[in-house]
Amino acid sequence: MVPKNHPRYHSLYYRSLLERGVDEGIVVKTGLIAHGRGEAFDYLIGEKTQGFARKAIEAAAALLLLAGYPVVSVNGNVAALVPEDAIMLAKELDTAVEINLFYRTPEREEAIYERLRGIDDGMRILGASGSATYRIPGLESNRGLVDPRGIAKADVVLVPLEDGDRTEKLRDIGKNVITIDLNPLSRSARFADITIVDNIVRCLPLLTQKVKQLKHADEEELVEIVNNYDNKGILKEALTFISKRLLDMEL
Ligand code: PTJ
Repeated sequence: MVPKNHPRYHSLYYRSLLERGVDEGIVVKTGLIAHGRGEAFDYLIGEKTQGFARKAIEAAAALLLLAGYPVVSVNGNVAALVPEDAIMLAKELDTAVEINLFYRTPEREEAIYERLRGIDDGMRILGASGSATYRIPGLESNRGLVDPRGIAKADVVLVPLEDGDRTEKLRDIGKNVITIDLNPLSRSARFADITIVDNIVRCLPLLTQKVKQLKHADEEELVEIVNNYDNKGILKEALTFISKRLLDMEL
């Protein structure tokens, strides 16, 4: 039991969720390594949601609201860290979540399905029970398998916590991709239409809040937000912020 006044309480708490996720068959061991990489970048951005992330959150909310059919992709780490928040976002968008796994096994599909179902038994959860049968062209890994009723049909996909080639391949088939990744240098971060460089535990609730707030905006305003957004510029801002913070750091 970690005391709440421990200076690294939050970090230790989220690690414990992942540890439990491994025990429950939701998270793979390499998910712990992925989390460690995220933590390192979180240190570099000051463990706070910075301005570059807030701008991306606004653009992401606008794009999700403009979508005909947005889908929220969930991997093992997302299911362990923020299952409630992923469901809340999907509910706010009146859409589905889809389980998409790099290390896909029927047991993990089932464990994640049960975790999500336990939070909201009315939620539309795709990608389980062998339903991920459509292969994204050119993507050989298991991540390339998606549900024909979900990501395969979606026009906007939220792809959090992955450094790989799915974002690129999804864009090749005409999808808009939003990613959440603390590493502004990852492949997903660089290939997405919108990259939220922030910890998913902080930014997912902010994204849902923004969706709620912009829900009543007119289409023109949403289009303007998306059109004014520049992802390369945002990634540059994140990298500049990190570099400056390191140079200015007093020890
Ligand atoms: O559950 P599976 O089978 O799909 O496997 C999941 C992992 C996470 C192992 C896999 O999808 C993966 O791609 O791991 P990577 O390649 O290390 O990518 C994870 C990315 O997420 C890295 O760029 C990390 O910086 C970032 N990341 C990790 N934790 C967080 C994060 N970004 C935001 N918030 C976090 N909490």
